[in-house]
Amino acid sequence: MIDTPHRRFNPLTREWVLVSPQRARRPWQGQVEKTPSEILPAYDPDCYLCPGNERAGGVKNPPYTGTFVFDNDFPALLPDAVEQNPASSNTLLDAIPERGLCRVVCFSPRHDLTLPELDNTAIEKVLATWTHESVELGKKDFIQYAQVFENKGALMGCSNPHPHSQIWAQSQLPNEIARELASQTAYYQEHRRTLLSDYLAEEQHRRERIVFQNGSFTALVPFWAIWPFEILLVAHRPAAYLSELTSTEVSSLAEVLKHVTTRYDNLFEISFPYSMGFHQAPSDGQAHPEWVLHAHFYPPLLRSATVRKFMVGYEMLGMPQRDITPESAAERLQELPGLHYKLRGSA
Ligand code: H2U
Ligand code: ZN
Repeated sequence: MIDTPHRRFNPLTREWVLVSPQRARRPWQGQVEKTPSEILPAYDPDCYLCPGNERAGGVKNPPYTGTFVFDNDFPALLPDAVEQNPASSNTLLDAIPERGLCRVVCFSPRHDLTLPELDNTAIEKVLATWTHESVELGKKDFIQYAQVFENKGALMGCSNPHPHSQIWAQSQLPNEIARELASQTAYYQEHRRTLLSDYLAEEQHRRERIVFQNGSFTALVPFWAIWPFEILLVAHRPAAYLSELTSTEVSSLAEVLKHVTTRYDNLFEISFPYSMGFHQAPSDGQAHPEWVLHAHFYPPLLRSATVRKFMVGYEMLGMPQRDITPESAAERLQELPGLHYKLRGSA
């Protein structure tokens, strides 16, 4: 791999990232600072997501025992049709209505567990819930896309440690999806093969950036990663939706999710913050032979529990840039145990 400054192309978003390997050939330079995560109770009477508790809007949660879904009390999108304003006479001041629904998905009644601390069966239940909600939201005539995502950790703006994720479903494609749809469609039209399957075959051949894989899914640090320990999780066959997965594939996906998130926690021995989400094909009633189901993990940490990467200065004004190479990040994540860890300050 080139060890002088170079650009790498992201074929999904068609954007470039600047890589400066000479600034940090090794990801580790010095002590890893540990800040043990807070010890949490299994039930917190003040938590708005715990079973039986009252939420901010006054609604009481049921005494749920598995996953629990509710409509976000402070949704970013509203389902009601609004009257279209007359078209603006100035195209530089363009605005169009957006309709949608926002849901919150709790992973577990336990306030003190995170995704990697759930067993595979419980992770499969989370997957089943995401799948069911995506399908139901996607069936609504005004919904084109259902975005499943998790913000984990205060560093990512997560408001509550109770394990939960969100789904925002909306009437038009979000920017990232529109970009990924355009590039996957163009690639499929040209080659009659799916972009991500071809990319995955190349990664499996080179074996430089793979973190973990099983029979149905591979987790790797993409060639074009922007965040230091970014991971792309790719389905081995071109399924476009979570709902297309067989029960064997769902178990494989649960296993990969557990491995990825456990390795993350083991990296700096803290509950590792990230934003993650699934990219399924649009719920537009069309066939999507170009689309390969995948998930992105975007973690902000760089060198320790307290040293994060900032997307500032050059990144805001120029383009994304990274120092440690995706290859060294993948190597580091590969070496870590994927099933056991020390956490929350326990010995
Ligand atoms: P985050 O922690 O990822 O921000 O998600 C929490 C969501 O939960 C957030 O979108 C919603 C917030 O609007 N919420 C409720 O719907 N009800 C509440 O009582 C508090 C928070
Ligand atoms: Zn709670």
